[in-house]
Amino acid sequence: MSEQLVLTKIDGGVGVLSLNRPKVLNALSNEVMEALGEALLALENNDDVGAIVLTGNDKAFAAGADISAMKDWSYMDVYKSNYIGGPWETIKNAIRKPVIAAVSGYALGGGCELAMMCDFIIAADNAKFGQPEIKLGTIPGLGGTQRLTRAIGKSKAMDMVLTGRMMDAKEAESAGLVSRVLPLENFLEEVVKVAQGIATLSTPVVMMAKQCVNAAQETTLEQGLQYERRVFHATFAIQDQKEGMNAFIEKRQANFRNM
Ligand code: CO8
Repeated sequence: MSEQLVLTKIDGGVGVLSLNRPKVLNALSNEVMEALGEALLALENNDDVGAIVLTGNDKAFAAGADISAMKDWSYMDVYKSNYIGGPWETIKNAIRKPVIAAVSGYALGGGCELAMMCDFIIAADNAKFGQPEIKLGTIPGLGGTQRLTRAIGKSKAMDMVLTGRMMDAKEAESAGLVSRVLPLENFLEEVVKVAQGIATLSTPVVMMAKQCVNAAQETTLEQGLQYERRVFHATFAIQDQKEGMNAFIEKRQANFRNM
């Protein structure tokens, strides 16, 4: 039986997905991306899951798209097959639960782009990020020139994309690409704890908050503020808002029931 390309584990309300091609540093093939899409959608539809963590292994989150699979493709091969990137914006938009990228080791090319598709990135202190496609005679094709620029600004994104250099975890944190850096020791456990904290909150409200932050990337400030206000109003139609505020007043732990 062939090995599973993406492993799923459910741990205290958190779906943990691990890319599983360690021999090639989790290089992303069509098959990996298809398996990942299916696994993500399964967690999205699982009521026992309130948050998702996507990870690799200590050496690599993912060292990019699979170069050996790509090297001989023609323009028409890439265009017609929608090679790895095609359905991804759709899948990303279908996942309304929060997805945290837990990056240890290399997150390069498509690996860095996949991490940036997640809602936020927590890095281990050995993480290395980069868009080295320029060194292969191509450019990022899964959002690297767009999401990296929005995350770290034009000057630094140009530096990364035009030189193909890597950025360590510390630089990635100070540039705003990652939200925090944790020691490699017990790294995944610590990220899962962060996700479990989110999973204990009201999942519908968490999804609304995620949607609002994402709207900030797509709209003008005025439209984004309007959108946020409407969604804020909508939280008052949710029982979990009553529970959260009553629990505060009664000095007890809130028991959110996702309704
Ligand atoms: N694809 C295929 N195989 C890979 C990849 C990759 N991206 N990265 C590593 N491997 C393989 C190596 O070939 C090697 O295999 P083998 O043992 O059979 O020789 C194995 O993984 C281990 O790698 P190394 O021996 O090279 O390990 P090192 O520790 O010496 O180096 C590095 C680690 C620095 C990460 C190095 O492997 C490297 O530079 N890898 C390539 C990184 C890269 O260029 N990534 C970008 C790829 S292009 C891309 O991602 C474009 C995405 C856009 C998609 C858009 C679609 C529409």
